[in-house]
Amino acid sequence: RSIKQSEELIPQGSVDSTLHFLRRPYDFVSTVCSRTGGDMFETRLLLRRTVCLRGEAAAEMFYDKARMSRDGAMPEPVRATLTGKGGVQGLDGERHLRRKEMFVSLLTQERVEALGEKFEKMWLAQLPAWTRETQVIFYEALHPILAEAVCDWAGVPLPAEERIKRTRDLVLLFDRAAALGLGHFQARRARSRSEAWLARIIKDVRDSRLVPHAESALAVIAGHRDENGALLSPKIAAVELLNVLRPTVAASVYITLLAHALHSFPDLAPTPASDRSEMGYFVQEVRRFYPFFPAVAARSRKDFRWRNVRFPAGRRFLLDLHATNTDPHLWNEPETFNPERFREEGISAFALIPQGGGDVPKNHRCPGETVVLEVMERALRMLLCEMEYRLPPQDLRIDRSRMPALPGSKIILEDIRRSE
Ligand code: MYR
Repeated sequence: RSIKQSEELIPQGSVDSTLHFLRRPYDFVSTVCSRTGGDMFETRLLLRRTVCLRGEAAAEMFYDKARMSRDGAMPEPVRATLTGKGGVQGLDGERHLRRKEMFVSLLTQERVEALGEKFEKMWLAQLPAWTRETQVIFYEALHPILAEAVCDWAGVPLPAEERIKRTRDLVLLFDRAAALGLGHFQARRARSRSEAWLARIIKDVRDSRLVPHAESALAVIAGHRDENGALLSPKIAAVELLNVLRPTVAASVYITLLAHALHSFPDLAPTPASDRSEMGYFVQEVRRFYPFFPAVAARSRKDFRWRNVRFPAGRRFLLDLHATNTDPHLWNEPETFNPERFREEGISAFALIPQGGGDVPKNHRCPGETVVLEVMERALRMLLCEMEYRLPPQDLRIDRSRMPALPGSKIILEDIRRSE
């Protein structure tokens, strides 16, 4: 079935836009929208008819659970690497609410701060080694810090001899998921290895061979019961445990971009004397301004009409997160880095959506947003107050053809010293 009236109301993209999307994943939707002046259009991605959306109103429609389903909506290559299959991202209705409750229960303010403290401690423990290096590639140096901090926090044992390989696999899951060719297959293999590793650990907990702290992610996920009172299978429990470990390590992308922003916009950067809210505005502007997670997908569960367009059941929808964070109808001078914009209150839950929009407990917004804010704010304080460093000449251009986008040199630091 076709989208009735779509010929008049939704400008059509090219026959299949997969290559255009992959070439400029963070710009594809906004470029077409700017050209047509709208905030939605239909094209084909991986041969499937897909309605691409950006903006606050479109996001609100996208997060209407009566209209949209998540089951199988993300393309298979993303589910086979980044998110895994059978996890919270692809659930609907009661099952989703129950599973989401589990994540929310793990991430109380107290527990998020505890993770932040572990991250900071690991960073400070690593600092003396950095001062002895000629150069440190910041993005890569963050991975073991975040991986060890989150495994420790989550109750997941990480013996010294496994640290390098487990960290490498956690990174492959988000850093190579969207790579073409070999990189993508490395990410698929990393998922199989990581799920097997964590499924074994879940079984160890259930057989009492391992007794994690009652509040830890490992204990909560291993003991979680679904809406029918059943435990999750070890494989699904492993997928959900990875949904805690992987995105925390992926915060390395944002922390790298934070260092990029400090260097690129020194006049707008907070100082060691800045108060917490000013540090917070800077962090939020990094999350708004830089591209990170490109888009989320859903499928219409029934026919419906929106903005006088009739959409059939089963159509795929893609909400562009970065295009919404930089939508010119929503943000004043969206391409200007300006932390001051966050001084104003009242930014809606559908306007700043780097980790998805809407409500955390009731909808599909990422429950780990508070973790990302916590580690970014701590990283900002570390970079401003605890260490001195220099950026030598390097490639600081953000590679927007890469997912996740990063500066070419991944931020090289030199002459690192502990602040006096
Ligand atoms: C996470 O681990 O969940 C956050 C890390 C996100 C990295 C994003 C890069 C790859 C995403 C590909 C998605 C394509 C959507 C159409």
